[in-house]
Amino acid sequence: MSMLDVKAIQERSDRHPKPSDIKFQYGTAGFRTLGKTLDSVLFRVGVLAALRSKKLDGKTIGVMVTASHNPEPDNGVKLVDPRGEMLESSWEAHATILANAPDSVAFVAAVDELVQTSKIDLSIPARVVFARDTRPTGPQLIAALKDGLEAIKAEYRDAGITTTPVLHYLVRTINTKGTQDSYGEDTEEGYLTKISDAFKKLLAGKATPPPLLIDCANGVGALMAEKFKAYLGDAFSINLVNADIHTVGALNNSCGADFVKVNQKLPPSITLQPGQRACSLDGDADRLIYYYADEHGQFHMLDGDKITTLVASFIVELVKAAGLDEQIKVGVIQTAYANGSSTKYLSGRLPVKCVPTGVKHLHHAAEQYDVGVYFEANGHGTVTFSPAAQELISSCKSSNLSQSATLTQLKNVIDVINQTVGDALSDAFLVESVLAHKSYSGVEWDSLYCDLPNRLVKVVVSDRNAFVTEDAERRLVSPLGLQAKVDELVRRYEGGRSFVRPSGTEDVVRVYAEAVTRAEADELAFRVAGLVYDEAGGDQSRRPKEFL
Ligand code: NG1
Ligand code: ZN
Repeated sequence: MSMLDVKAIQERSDRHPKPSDIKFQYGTAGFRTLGKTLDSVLFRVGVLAALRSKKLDGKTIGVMVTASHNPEPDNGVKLVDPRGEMLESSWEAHATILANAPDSVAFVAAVDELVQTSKIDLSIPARVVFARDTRPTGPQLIAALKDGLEAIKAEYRDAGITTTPVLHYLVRTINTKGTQDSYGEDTEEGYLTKISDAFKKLLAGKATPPPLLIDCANGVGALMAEKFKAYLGDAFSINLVNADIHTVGALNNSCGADFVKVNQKLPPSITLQPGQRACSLDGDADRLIYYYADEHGQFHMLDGDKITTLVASFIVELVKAAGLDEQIKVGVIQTAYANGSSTKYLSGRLPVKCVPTGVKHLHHAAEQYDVGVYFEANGHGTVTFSPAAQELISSCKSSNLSQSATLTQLKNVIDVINQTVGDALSDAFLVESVLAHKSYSGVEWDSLYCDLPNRLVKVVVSDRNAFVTEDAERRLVSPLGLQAKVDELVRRYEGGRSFVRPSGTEDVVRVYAEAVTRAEADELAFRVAGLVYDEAGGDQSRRPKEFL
């Protein structure tokens, strides 16, 4: 094994001192906090990404600089493994250790320790591709990242300002280039072409859908959506709103997927005509929330659960029509945040599994099926096809014209989807394809099942790690006795359901509740939030007024 250039790393690391008062944590979305505090983290992530690449025989690792739906001053960074998936969990702990080394000497020691314990061969080259979203802190953070990559002499490719799903796509295509698993051309044009071609083929012969209004959250999705316009031509029109990536403070501000999902209302910048549908992306374009106005102009939201239902039902139908339903099993993965009505609707039709929050859990569980459909209620999701299922679909000999057409549709569905990670634009094109095939408007799509009213509340506590869950986060094991109190409250509400879990991305505990009426869902959520606040020893003088 060749040696680490300790001196070079330590010297460069000195230019990126760790703030002494911050403890960083690699959570479900990587490191995420105020952008201006992340300089040392980015430097160290550069070194870490290179080590991960060496560990995986020089495969290309992705680094995305974004804080997604969070406020503009936040930023973050996450690593992407060679197949375009989230960093393997065991390395999350390594990331946290490297990020928290108090100074450059301790950092180099931590790196050395990682090299030894993970048996990393330093003579193997390291390759990294990185990108960032539109946040103002992005350029400085990328400079720190490059410094880390250069310190350890990694080869890198700068993918510029692009969406999270494009970066994941690039990682997968770079690593499969020239192999029989090739996922496409390893460029942004390759991405735009692959997805738009499949979408246009899915729309062929159908009535052209009405133009789609896309709320871009004033983020990087606006750039990508704008590029798609040229590729889609006359086949499909998109109109962009909240596409201002230059005004400071505009990102995710009163717009975007998270705003719509959390507030369950339209961004104030949007007015819908009766019957019109639209969708919102989040700040890095990996989440998608749809909505429409009914004939009275009333707003209705179509969230990740509604997308799951639409997409999974359509794929099941296609698989059946292709005569492959014996060989290809379609499954759905949800988290505890899935609306109870969606779980009920889907469970009667196909296998449904509940896993802990976080894309890595969903994605992993999805890969256990031939076709795995997952969307978090907040609109982050995708569909995975096993290699065997893809092979079967592409090699299956059709016995008649209609079967042949169905097989072609399935192939196009596979290509329109970004299987590496949730991709708001690709997901929107998939949704539009299904709506066009079924001749559904928002109303028909919405009528598959009726959402139970629900409420999500944040509780600020001194130590969220005191909250430990089991059963895919649906029950608390600690603090002792709290779950029994929650159960006791839930019993008082018809159709009530509530659970408490610590957030993996923010320093809060989340409370979710649903019930048959809006008022009851709110009341249950605020009662449980009150319980949590008191249990955690919250200061009574600062107890939020709404907590009951
Ligand atoms: P946390 O903060 O762990 O609840 C949030 C979302 C997740 C997921 C991650 C990553 C909710 C309730 N939670 O996680 O679904 O998207 O962020 O971005 O929406
Ligand atoms: Zn996002």
